[in-house]
Amino acid sequence: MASIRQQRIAEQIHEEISALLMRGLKDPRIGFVTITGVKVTPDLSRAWVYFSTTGGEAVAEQSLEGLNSAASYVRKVLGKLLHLKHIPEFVFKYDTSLDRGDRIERILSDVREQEGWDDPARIRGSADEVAQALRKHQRFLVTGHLNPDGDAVASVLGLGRILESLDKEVVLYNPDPVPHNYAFLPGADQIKSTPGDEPFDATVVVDCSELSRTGPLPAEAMRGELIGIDHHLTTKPLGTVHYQNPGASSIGEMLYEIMGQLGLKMDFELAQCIYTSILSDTGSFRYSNTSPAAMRVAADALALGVSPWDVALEVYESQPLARVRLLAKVLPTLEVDASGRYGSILVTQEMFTETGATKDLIDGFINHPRGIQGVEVAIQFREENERLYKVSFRSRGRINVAQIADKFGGGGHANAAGCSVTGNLEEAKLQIFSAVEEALQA
Ligand SMILES: [Mn+2]
Repeated sequence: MASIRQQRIAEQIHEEISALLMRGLKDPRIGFVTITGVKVTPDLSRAWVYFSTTGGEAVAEQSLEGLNSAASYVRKVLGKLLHLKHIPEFVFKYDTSLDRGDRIERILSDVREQEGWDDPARIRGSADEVAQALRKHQRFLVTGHLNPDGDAVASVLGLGRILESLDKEVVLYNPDPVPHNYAFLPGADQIKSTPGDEPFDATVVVDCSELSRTGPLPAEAMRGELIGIDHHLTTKPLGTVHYQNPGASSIGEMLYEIMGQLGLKMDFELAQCIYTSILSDTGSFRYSNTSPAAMRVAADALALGVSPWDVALEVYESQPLARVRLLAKVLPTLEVDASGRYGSILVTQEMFTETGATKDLIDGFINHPRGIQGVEVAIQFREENERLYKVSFRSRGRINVAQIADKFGGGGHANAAGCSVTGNLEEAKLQIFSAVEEALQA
């Protein structure tokens, strides 16, 4: 649900852009355009401006180009008129609801094109609802997904600190250990491997697209109200309170928004957690989820004294020797298909035994095949046993690998997804490679 402030700003933008168009924008590509609606993201960083036009598809396409190239000019003019601290980025969209003929196709191609991640229509619940639920209860269990990544560790710790500052009782829980490179985070040694037997008033699950991704939770009677905070695309509501924002870079960014609703400010420790959560999920501010909003939250963390180099030293520059030895065994397994468009690596149980490395140490290996010029999809096979392989996918951007993983019962993001396949290595490769080839041809 859009807040009143969001709606009011959307209305103002609607009015002002309409007025601007009446006066005329100079671009000859812009036809007779009517603004049909405006949607603004909750952090006001972006606004979608829907328009219709007379003259059919070709005119609409041309107008769209003209409008989008005028977007920064429009932003400047509106900046002066609207008296806002941050003027949203404008993205113009052809409103096909007036054009029934190709409406469905349009919607589908829009979803494909944008991955849907930054569409405000995909936001469920709100930071405010979570804030109210956090205020209401006293004793909390906080958990993220198994095999926790930087976001899952840092956001569980961050939420723990937020709750403690509200004088709540908190148990942080994950049966899997904290990866070595996130052990520096404040409170990392306080994450318990079991939830204990005392009942909770509420259980908060972060960064999980499904409840099955967490470790075993207390029985329903013991866990209290279930609260979900997630930023995946494929999430089904998993609690009575469920805030899902696929436009958020990370749970850390969502916690920052929730803190705003609670009237709390970050301290240094919390800033460390939130910065690390964003750093980790944006691949060090490289992936397409590195939004203006993510950067603003990170900037706030720096202002509180977080040192990007100190964090990078811990997260990226403190590799155990076993990890580098394992990588030395994995890289010779690199295969790239004849067309050069997909590549794979293999990690076997034997390699773990030989190097003494643990499975959490392979995080990031798959970026080696993805980093090859021309490769669009990178694949990593990790042997669980002789008949079971865990498969990870990374896309350079054009191919939606969540759709490939979905065919095998897995899921994830458009650019990073995973699944399992049964069969020996040859059979596993055959199945996965043919699905990838199919996706590349589509
Ligand atoms: Mn995440």
